[in-house]
Amino acid sequence: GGPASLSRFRGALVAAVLGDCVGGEFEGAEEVPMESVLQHLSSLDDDTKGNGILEYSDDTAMARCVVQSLLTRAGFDERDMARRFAKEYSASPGRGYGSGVIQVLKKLSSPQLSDVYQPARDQFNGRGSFGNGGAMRAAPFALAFNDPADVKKFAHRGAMLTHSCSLGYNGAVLQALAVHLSLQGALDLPLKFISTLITQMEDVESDEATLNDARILKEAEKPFCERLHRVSDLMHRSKVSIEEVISELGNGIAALHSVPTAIFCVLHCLQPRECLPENYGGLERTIAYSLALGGDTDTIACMAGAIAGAHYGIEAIPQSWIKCCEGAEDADMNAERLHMLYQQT
Ligand code: 8NA
Ligand code: MG
Ligand code: MG
Repeated sequence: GGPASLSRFRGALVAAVLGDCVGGEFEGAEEVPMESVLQHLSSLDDDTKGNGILEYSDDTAMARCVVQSLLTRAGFDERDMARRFAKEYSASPGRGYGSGVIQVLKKLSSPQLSDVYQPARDQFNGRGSFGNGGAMRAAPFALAFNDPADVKKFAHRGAMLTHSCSLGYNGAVLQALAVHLSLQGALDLPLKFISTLITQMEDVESDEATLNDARILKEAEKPFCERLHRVSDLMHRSKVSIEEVISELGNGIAALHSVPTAIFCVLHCLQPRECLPENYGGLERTIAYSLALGGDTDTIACMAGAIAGAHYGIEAIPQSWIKCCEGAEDADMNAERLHMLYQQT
């Protein structure tokens, strides 16, 4: 489809759910042989196995809250979104939430709470979380707002409800921007795509809070920009091993060690790769490659899925995969509603 087509919206939201559901199998694994990934994925094609439904985790649970809130309020309403996060957690606490964020979600359910951003600010002795929990649910902001300034502003505020450290919320801004650009067809020119992201993040990371957090945590002056430069360097290399990707970019639960990684997965899989089956299209390659990195596989595949889905569109996603994943059909319906909201905002 053309820029911002319905197919791209559906692809983004559905592939994010798939990445989460399919990636759950390997979450936390240190090493994941590609053979195991391909076996897991091919079992989804096989109806006779009757392997039942793959459940989604915190990534999709929270993204669904973001979507419902944006749709119901026809825009961003922090109190409504916070209430939905809290309600979702208390209804279904066993979705694999990070151990820190659970404290925030419990406090957000208190009716006495006057500032919905306060519980997140109190995390980790007042430093805030730098986990990827804000970024894993950031894609819907790119599907609700067409102006990139709004995408940045609301992805930031939405992440701040749980992640008040700049290394957390800037990861959400980066993820939302990547989905935004992909929806516009920007992945047709991969080098321009990465240089545009770097330019945008130069601006995002130039504020005092970011520079201060980076100093305290002993990171580069502009941590996400530095990582995006590494992504760009890896893109220019003719051969890159999984080990090099992990050591250069990471595969962990920090936003800094997972959002640039997800972006790299998408870029690397734009072309066929030796380690991946020839009959795989780009979307399938992206999901498989994300899982083979190990670590926080559900979240990296979820984020890479959203960016790749916005590029390839819904037609690129195997029906058999959609049928296996809890919440995939819901995501498809919600993508249509977001597409309408996008045209109004
Ligand atoms: P979070 O805010 O609880 O952060 C995740 C973890 O990162 C925390 O529990 C801490 O260990 C660490 N952390 C974050 N900020 C700081 C800080 N300022 N100082 C010291 N340590 C810090 O949760 P989240 O919503 O960001 O979730 C991140 C990931 O964890 C998600 O991918 C989610 O799926 C989850 N998770 C991952 C695994 C795994 O094995 N990879 C297992 C269960 C849950
Ligand atoms: Mg998860
Ligand atoms: Mg995870």
